[in-house]
Amino acid sequence: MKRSGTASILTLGFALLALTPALGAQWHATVGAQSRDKGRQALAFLPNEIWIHAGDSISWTFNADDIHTVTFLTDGQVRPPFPVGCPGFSASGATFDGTTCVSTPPTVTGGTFSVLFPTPGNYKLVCLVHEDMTGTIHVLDSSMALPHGQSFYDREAAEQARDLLAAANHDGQDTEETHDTAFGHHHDSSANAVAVGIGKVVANAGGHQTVSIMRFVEPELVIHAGGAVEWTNHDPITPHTITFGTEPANPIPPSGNVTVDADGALHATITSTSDSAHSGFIISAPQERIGLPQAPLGPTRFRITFTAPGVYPYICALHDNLGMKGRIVVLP
Ligand SMILES: [Cu+2]
Repeated sequence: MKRSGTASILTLGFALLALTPALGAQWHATVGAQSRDKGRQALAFLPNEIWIHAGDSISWTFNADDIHTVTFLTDGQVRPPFPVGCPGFSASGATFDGTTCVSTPPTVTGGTFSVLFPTPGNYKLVCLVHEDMTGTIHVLDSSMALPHGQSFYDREAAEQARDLLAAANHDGQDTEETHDTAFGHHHDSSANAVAVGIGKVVANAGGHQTVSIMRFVEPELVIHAGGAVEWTNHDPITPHTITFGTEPANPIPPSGNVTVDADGALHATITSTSDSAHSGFIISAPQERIGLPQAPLGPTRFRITFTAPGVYPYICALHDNLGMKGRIVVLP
């Protein structure tokens, strides 16, 4: 019964479409927001909850230099890695009715993606790059009233972006620097420590939004030869790397000269300014979810012992395009 019903609705839909091609409304939303220096990134659909009519389309405009996807998985689909997509990627103008996955490739500022929703239902919107970046699209039958118009969503998008980016900056001012007191918590300030990013996840009825500071909080550190520096990731979701010298093609695993200390921290030794060392992904353990196997601890600390004086620049291989760089000055 359901199938024949769907078929007749589809037939009717096509007939109506042929008669009045511009039937569905076109809605607009944005993906991501960032500070002027790109260091603060709102990993969020803005807004992340929208009510539309069946037959309407939503066009998303990407607004950040950190990569995101607009992805609708099917219920029960195992979440694929972002380079894989659905698998594969959809062209703008795609249709989503809950039965076939739709996804953009990783996209940055200037990209747009439009999706048509022909069938009533409540659909989850995700970014394949950022787990805590989700939204909900409510597709109502055209006989039902919609709670909001486009101007409401424009206002909400602006407010959510402002709140997220302000949350990354304790006093809310648009300074071009970051502080380890962002979000009000102080980090252990033992001498040779670098906080790698800071983040915060917020929830609303539509889903999750995240703000991340894509910076080494202490971008320059001065130590003496023979000393070690420790990097720790303070972001609940975003991975970072600490990369000296040559950037590896695959940023996920550590370089071959990295060992594991007894407390689980990764450790490398650098003996000259021409050495390379790469931490691999430094990331907090994923959240636990009912029905999924317990996730193992992630490596959240990376240490390097420097044996020779010199200046050692390094980057986060994932976010150097956003300005995530630092250097260690090693004195004799
Ligand atoms: Cu990073």
